[in-house]
Amino acid sequence: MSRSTDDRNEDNMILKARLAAAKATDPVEKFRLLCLARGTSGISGIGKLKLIDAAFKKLDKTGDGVVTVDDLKNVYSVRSNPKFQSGEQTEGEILTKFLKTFEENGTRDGKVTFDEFMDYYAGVSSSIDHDAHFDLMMRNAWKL
Ligand SMILES: [Ca+2]
Repeated sequence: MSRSTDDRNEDNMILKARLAAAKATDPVEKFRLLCLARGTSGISGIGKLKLIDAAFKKLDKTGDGVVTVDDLKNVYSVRSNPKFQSGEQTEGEILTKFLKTFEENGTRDGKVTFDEFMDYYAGVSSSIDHDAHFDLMMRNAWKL
């Protein structure tokens, strides 16, 4: 079965949005394009972006603009992690794995940039119907 023209048009739109997002310098515009690339309307409010920004700043303890294992140490305890307890994984390995969840479309180097973080949440946002739910989820997850 061949794919419909609609599907191809959508692929094209997603690709275009992704390319434009990579070039966009304004964070609001970048986030709008990233949402569009995820197949959502892209009319996501600036409120969401503010929450994403607040969460990122909270994570970036060293304030150097990237979130790394160093930022997470002393913030997230891995002591209750079963793989840490069994000696299967070190603290660094567990935290690096955690960071990789934010780098799914980016560079998987254990350094989460704001762009990668924003892209991750554009994806999360596309699976949450109501802005209020996104708001609540972010506040709970990051204690904002
Ligand atoms: Ca940092």
